[in-house]
Amino acid sequence: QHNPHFKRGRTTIVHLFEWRWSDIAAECERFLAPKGFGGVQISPPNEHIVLDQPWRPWWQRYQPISYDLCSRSGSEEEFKDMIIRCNNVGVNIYVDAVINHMCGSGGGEGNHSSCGSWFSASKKDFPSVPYSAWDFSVNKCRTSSGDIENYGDIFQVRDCRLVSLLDLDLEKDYVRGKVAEYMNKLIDLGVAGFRVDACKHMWPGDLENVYGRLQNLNTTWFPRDSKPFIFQEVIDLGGEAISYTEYVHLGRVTEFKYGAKLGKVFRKWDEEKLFYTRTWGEGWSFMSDGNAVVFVDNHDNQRGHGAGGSSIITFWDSRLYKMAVGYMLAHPYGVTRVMSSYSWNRNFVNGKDQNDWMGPPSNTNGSTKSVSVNPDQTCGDGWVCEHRWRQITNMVIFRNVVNGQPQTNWWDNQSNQVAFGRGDRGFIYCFSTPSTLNVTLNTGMSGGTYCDVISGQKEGNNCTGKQILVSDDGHAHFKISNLDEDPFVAIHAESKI
Ligand code: QV4
Ligand code: CA
Repeated sequence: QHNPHFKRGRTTIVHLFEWRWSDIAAECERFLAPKGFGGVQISPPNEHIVLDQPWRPWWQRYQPISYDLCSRSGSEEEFKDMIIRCNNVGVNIYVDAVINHMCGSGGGEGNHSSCGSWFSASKKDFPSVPYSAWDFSVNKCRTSSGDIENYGDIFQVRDCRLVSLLDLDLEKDYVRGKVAEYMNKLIDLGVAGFRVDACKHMWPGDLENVYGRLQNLNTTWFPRDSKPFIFQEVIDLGGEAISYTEYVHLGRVTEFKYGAKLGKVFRKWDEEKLFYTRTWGEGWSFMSDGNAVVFVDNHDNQRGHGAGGSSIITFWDSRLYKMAVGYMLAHPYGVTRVMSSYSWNRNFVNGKDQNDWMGPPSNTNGSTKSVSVNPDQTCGDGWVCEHRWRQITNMVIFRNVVNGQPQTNWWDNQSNQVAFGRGDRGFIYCFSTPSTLNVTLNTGMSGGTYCDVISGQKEGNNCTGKQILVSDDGHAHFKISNLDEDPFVAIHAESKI
């Protein structure tokens, strides 16, 4: 379950947060497959609550009403079509599975749900699953509010309600069966695996039971006996009662230290310096390489939810962001995930964004807008599409080209300039300090002229960016200024001209 089942030597997942299924299908065909993306993490596809106060927040999708497949992203038909079209071009689909809970306890009663199913939060009645009051862990929770009040108490964290969300009792065979039935339906349709939401709030033993019920992947697109890829959301920045180590035997786990630390390094906070990343990975007390899913930011911490705090770098700091994502994609550690966001109207009052709830670009009736693509390949209508930024797309390709190669030829200036290679397949040089670099380094690559894939790219036999001349003994001269659009350079075997 640790294997993402990437096809054709691909390596990277993109989270198309809040995208419609029809847009994802088109994106697989027109962009993700040709650029070598391995898979897409999609927003939860199941039926969710629909809220007016605030108006259609993005987080309504983390409040399930049933496991029917109609959501803000589209209908079941559109969902099926997306899976087929993405699989047909070798791009995997990973579902965000919300299985710890249903909607909030204050969710009311009625048909305000994405497929129109009736439910009652107060009676804990969800007939479209069906779940009834017996299926929730109310009697196990010992706090007076019924909510998690103290993250130091592992029983509360697992058995009480996360921000009032009605907590499912996954110890029950019936609940385990319903959750597994939902996930198996998705496997049948052709998904490659799951991002499992809120795993810290579920007992590892319960998860083990649910995962044990899952079928192998659909053999129309995957080899026989392939188990679904599982990556579990557990926020562990160290020093908490619940540790990621309780989950790594079940599947991969999100490494939240990665983005928090990388943010500090590139922002130069806490006296961090880029050259300290010589031991990046396990050397920074991250989980072992084979267990980690890594990312610079996610849909929570890019807007102050979840964990990581203010050091997290997002598209709002675009220059820094490209460097951080570029570094991540060049470095061998972990399975990499790239964020693709929408923009919203941020409004900070006393350091808190009043609009952190705002949903995706929408029409007046609340339906999500389609993603439009501009002639220069960037997106419009409020969709940011970081994955289409040249520097990021080209580093996704870089990661595929160097896949399997060790980190080699490390160089640093004892401060904020570093460079390293990936065998003889690729080399990156980057700095995070206002300065100019003028240095000759051993790239480990074969002699020739390479096109820098950050300032441009190879197009036919031409290079639209800087050219890097590698001598026959592998050395190359790098001259970069902080005034350049991006203070980093990357070359790889397929950018040779
Ligand atoms: C509020 C109060 C409660 C109160 C309740 C009364 O906070 O104390 O009892 O009203 O009704 C939303 C609101 C939240 C509200 C809750 C229930 O933001 O204020 O409770 O709904 O109505 C997302 C959002 C949450 C949102 C949730 C459900 O981030 O704000 O809650 O969706 O809509 C921890 C966890 C980690 C989690 C992270 C955010 O360990 O697992 O917090 N991350 C995942 C997802 C995340 C999602 C959830 C889990 C829940 O990545 O996006 O939360 O599925 O660190
Ligand atoms: Ca729970």
